[in-house]
Amino acid sequence: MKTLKIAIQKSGRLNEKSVELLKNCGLSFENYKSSLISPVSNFPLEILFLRDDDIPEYVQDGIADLGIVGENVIQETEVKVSYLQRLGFGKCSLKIAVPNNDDIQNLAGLNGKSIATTYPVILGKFLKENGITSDIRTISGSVEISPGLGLADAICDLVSTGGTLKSNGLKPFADVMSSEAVLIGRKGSETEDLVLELIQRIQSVLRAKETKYVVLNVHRDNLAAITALLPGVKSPSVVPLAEENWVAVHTVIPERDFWDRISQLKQAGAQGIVVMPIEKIIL
Ligand code: PRT
Ligand code: ZN
Repeated sequence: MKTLKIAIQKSGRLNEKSVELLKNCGLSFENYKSSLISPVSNFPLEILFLRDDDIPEYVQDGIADLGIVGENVIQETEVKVSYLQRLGFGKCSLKIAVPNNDDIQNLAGLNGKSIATTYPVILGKFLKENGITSDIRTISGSVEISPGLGLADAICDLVSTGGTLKSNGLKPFADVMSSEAVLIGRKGSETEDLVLELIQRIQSVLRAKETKYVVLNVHRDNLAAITALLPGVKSPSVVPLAEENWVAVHTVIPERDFWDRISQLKQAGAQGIVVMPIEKIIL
């Protein structure tokens, strides 16, 4: 039987969440910091631990069947791979930033200016699309210090909290792209049985993360009002309680409007509300 290979980041911002996702999919493997490859004992899969920059090419060239990497890295390396699933972590945006005292008004203000970045390909395309001619200075790291050192007028770098820009006296000026970790596959691999099985497992973990399992008690008189608030996976389960005319309602609630929903339920007569995390949702 074929063994799949999935490439994930060896260490860095995406490593922990990638390992956690695969473990939550029920995959059993050792995560030794020293090893470059780790076999999964209960699924025909090997995990390759790599620098994130190498992952898109490894997948494109078929050395790995799948990979988990930031969209920013995929776009910068310009590889041909299939996007199989957005993963919801490693979120950030690639932004152009200028010194706080720069009174630049619009993109045209970047004409003739120098911009330091580790993303020359993405930045180059963005400037071209907007008809701007700037001098792109490609550097390999610590981009945020270049304006202070007089190396560039502006920078183009990843931002998540914005703290790094702030502490270097810079302000975000334009959004170039937003990014998150994605599952990628070799072109055509998305139809293979093992790949499909893994995608389904990943989707069931992601769905579970977006929802909470809720159990609440309600008097039968209020049951219709409560069920109207609860679409559930299909419809809520209603279980009679020992106390006459009282029932327990079991359902799932989307995380994003969780608190609104809970207060609506309380107003509609829900009592003893218990909320639990969900491990997987298999449709
Ligand atoms: O060693 P390896 O080459 O594998 O890792 P790396 O050092 O190249 O990448 P790493 O681990 O820093 O980031 C991996 C991926 O995480 C990136 O490719 C992005 O897809 C994603 N990601 C999410 C980020 C950030 N958020 C982020 N904030 N990558 C980098 N940053 C950096 C940014 O470059 C800047 O220096 O964090 C700083 C800004 O952060 P804030 O919070 O101060 O705005
Ligand atoms: Zn890297």
